[in-house]
Amino acid sequence: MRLTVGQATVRFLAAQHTERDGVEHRLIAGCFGIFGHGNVAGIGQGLLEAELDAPGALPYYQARNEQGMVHAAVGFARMRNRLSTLACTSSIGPGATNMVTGAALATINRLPVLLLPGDVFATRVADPVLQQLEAPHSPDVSVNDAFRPVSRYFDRVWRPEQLPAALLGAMRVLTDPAETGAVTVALPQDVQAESFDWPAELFARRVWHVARPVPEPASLARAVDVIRGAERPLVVAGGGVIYSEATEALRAFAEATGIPVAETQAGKGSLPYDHPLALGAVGATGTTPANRFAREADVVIGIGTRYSDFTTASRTAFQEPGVRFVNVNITGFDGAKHAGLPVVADARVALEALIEALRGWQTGAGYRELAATLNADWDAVVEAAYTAGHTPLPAQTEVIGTVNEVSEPRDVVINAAGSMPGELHKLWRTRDPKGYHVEYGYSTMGYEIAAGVGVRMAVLDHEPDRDVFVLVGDGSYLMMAQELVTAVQEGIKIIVVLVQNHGFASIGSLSESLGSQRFGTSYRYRSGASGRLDGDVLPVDLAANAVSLGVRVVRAGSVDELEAALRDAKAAPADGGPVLVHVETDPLAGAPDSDAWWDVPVSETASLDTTRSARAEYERHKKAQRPLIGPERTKENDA
Ligand SMILES: Cc1ncc(C[n+]2csc(CCOP(=O)(O)OP(=O)(O)O)c2C)c(N)n1
Ligand SMILES: [Mg+2]
Repeated sequence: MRLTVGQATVRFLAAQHTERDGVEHRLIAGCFGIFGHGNVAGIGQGLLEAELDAPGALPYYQARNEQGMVHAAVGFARMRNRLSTLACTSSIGPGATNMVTGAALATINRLPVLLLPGDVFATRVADPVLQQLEAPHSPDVSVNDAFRPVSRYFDRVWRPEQLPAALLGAMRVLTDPAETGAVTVALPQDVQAESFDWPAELFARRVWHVARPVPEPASLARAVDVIRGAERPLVVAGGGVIYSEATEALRAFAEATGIPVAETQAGKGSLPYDHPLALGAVGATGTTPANRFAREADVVIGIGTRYSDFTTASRTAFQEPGVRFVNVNITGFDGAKHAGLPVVADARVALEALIEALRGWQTGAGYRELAATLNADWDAVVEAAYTAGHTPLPAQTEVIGTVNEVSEPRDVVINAAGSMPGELHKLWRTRDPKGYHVEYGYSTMGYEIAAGVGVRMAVLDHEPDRDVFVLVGDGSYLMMAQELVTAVQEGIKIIVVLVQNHGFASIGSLSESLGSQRFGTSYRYRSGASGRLDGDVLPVDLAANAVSLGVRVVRAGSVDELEAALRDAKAAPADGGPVLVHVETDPLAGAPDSDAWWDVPVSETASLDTTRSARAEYERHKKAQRPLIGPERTKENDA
C-alpha cells in the first residue's frame, strides 16, 4: 500500500485498540495538533485525508499550546484508566520542546501519551532548517533529544523502513502498565512526506491486551507471613489501585482484614471518604488520623504507590523502628522501595489473592474502632474548614467545600499546583474513584484547564452527565489558560473555578515557614519607595481575560454567590462550552494542619534572623527522618 509516512502513521494509529477484562477500547482516540513547517504537510496532510475519507478514524483537535495539548491527552488517559489516550503532533523546534514538560508529567505520573514531534531533515540537504539546533559536535542531535530522559520510549524515524518497528514499539510501551508513560516518535519533516510501499498488515486492526500479571506464589506467601505477623498494619493506596480498577477489591480486602487505608494524591478515591476504615490523605498533606496510623504502623502495605516525598512526609511519616513494607506494584522498581517486600502484580489480582490467603485473619477490634472514630473526628475538622466563615474574603477551604457540596459524587475535581493540592488532599470528600484528579507527580502549573478539556473529552461519549470542575489558582491560570479557547471551539463544558489571591499563597507560606519572608511570591507593583515588589496589588482582571477568550464568566463576591454560580453552571447544557467562576480569597487564611513535615532545605548560613530560626527548626525535623532501609525483622537483626 503506497502511502507517505504521515499517512501511514495516521492509518496505523486509527487501527489500534486495547482490551482488558474482555472489554475493548480505542487506544488512540484522536490526535491533537498544532501545525508548523515540521508537520503541516506530513502528518497534517495525513490527518486531513483521514478526516475527508474516513471521518472519525482519527479525529483531529486543535490546541493553543503544545504543552496544553499534552496535558489534555494525559487528563484523558488518566480518566480512562490508561486504556485509551490521545496522540499529539507538533512542528519542529519550539513546538516540539513545548511538549517536553508534558512528557515529563506523563512519565512521572505513569500515564500513557503518544507524542509525534516533527524533526529536522533526515537528508540534511537544506541544513540548517528554521529552528534547527545545529550541535557542532554531533550533527545528528536535535532538540528532540530532550525527550529522551522524559520518555519511556523514544525513537526517531530516519527512514520509512523504520516506521513499523517504531510504531509497534510505541504501542507496546503505551499499553504496558509497568512501562507506560510518554512515548515519543520523532518524525523528520522530509521523511513524513516520503512515500513507501507498506505491507497491508501494518494497518490491520490490532488489539493490545492490557495484562493483569498475577503475583508469584512465593512472593505472595512471604507477604502474607509479614501481614499475619502485623499488629498495626496500614494500607497506603496509590494511583495503581485506581488505574487497575481495584477499588472494590481494596474495600473487600480492608473489610475482610480490618486494615485501615490511607491514600496518596493519585490514590485518593480508593475508598469513599466516609468508609469506617478510610483514614484519608497520608503524608505531608495528610490527615491527622492517617498520619497517626502511619507513625505507629509496623507493616505498611503500599499498593500501586511510588512513595513520593509527599506520601512519606520526606521519610518522617513512618516512625515505628521495625516498620516493614510490603509493596504490591506492577513494577519491581516501585515494589522494592523502602527495602520493601515486593509483590510484583496487578493491584486487583494481588488484592484478591491476599484476601484469599489471609482468610480468617483480622486486626484487633480496638484498632479498627480507633480508625472509625478518628475518621469521624477528622470529618468534623473538614466540616469546620468548609464552613469557616472567614471575612472579609472567604478562605480557600470554603471554596473547596462549596465545590464539594455542589458537585455530584461522580463529577471530577481537577487541580495540580499551588495551595489547593494540599487542601484538596486533606479536605476533599471523595465519593467516586474517578472523582478526584490532582496531578501531584509533577505538580505542573498550567495543567488544570488543559487537563479539564481532556478529562471532559474522556467522559463525553459514555458518561456525559459527569461534570468537570477545574480549580485553578491565579498563578497557574497566568501560566496557561489558553486551552479555554479549545473548550470554546469544541463546546466542551468544563466548570472552572478561578481562585484569585494575587500571587502564590502556597509558596508564600512555604517561604515564610522557611524564613524567606514570602519574598517574590505575591503579584505587586515595584514600589517607588522601597524599590522592591511590595507596592499595590496589580490591576489584573482575570475574569475579563476569560471573557475575552469567549468564555461565560461569573464573578462571585461571596461564598453564597459562588454556590449560586456553580449550581447555575451545573445546570448549563452539556455541550455549551466552558463556564468560569471567578472568586477572590484570602491568601493568608489557613487550612487545618496535621503536623506533617516536608523536606525543603533552609540556608545553613544567613544574616536574616527569620532564616536562622527556620534553619534550627529544619535541623530539628531532620532528626526525625529515617532511612527506611531496614532488613527483614529477625531476632538477629533486632539485636
Ligand atoms: C510550572 C511550574 N512552575 C513553578 C512551580 C512552583 N510553584 C508551585 S505552586 C506555585 C504558585 C502557584 O500559584 P497559584 O496558582 O496562584 O496558587 P496559590 O499558591 O496561590 O494557591 C509555584 C510557583 C510549579 N509547580 N510549576
Ligand atoms: Mg494564587
